[in-house]
Amino acid sequence: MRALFISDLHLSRERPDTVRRFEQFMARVPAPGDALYVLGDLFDYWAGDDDLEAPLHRRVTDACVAAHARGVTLNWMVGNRDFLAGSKFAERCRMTSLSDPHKFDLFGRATLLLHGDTLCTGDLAYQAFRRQVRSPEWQSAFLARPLADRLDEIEALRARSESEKSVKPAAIMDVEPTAVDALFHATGAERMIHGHTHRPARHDGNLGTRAVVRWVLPEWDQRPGYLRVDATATELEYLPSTLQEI
Ligand code: LP5
Ligand code: MN
Repeated sequence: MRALFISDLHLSRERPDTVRRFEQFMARVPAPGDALYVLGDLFDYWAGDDDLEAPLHRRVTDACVAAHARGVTLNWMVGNRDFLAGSKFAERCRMTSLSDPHKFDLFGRATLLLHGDTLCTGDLAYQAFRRQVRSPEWQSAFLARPLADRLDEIEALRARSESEKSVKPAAIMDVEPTAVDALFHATGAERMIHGHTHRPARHDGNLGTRAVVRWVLPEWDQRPGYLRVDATATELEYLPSTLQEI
């Protein structure tokens, strides 16, 4: 059994090559008995589970169902772009939903999985926005609106986000080191795996006498790839040389 980790595929109609790559990945890479973990932003945006029948969404769910039928275990958490994907989506894809963060024992090492946006604590505008849209009240009001309205609103938000990002200092869009240390402390994890920042790397560190490692997964438009951990090699080597190209 191997554990495979991917995130930030940002699948959308505008990125047909990435959608094809995802289908190839799902058909060829995870073997029966493997566990796949999707750590958020599988989609560029998700307007609600009533949009499950869109052609792109059917392709993605079909690829997941086929992998599951071959004996691959599918685990998934939402990201900042597809946090409105809910239980209907998960059931359709045969995915088990994970909370963010999710702590578990991975081949003898306490491992923490998260999307990564919660570590960007210096991005105050984003964190305020996040608090608002993650509240159950906001979500039920938003999901009660017609699908076409929601898609229009999301389009406007994407444009605003891109324009704000273009003037935000790069440092605040990366993780805040003190937030990383605090989470390692609070959870007792030895290994952290996340995406979101699009800065793939392996970061080794020490907290007191404890060695810790933080893996950052790539964004698929820039560098399609996955992180693999198995029972014999419980840690991969430096990420850029070992990320498997698809
Ligand atoms: O994803 P990425 O890396 O490009 O950017 C994020 C932050 N941006 C976002 C927005 C998404 O990218 C686009 C929307 C996805 C669909 C969501 C669907 C449901 C919500 C619909 C709401 C209408 O998450 C970006 C961070 C960046 O990561 C790095 O961490 O900087 O944050 C922003 O740019 C957010 C702005 O700073 C603040 C935006 C405030 C908008 C308030 C008006 C919205 C009104 C409706 C909500 C109440
Ligand atoms: Mn993200």
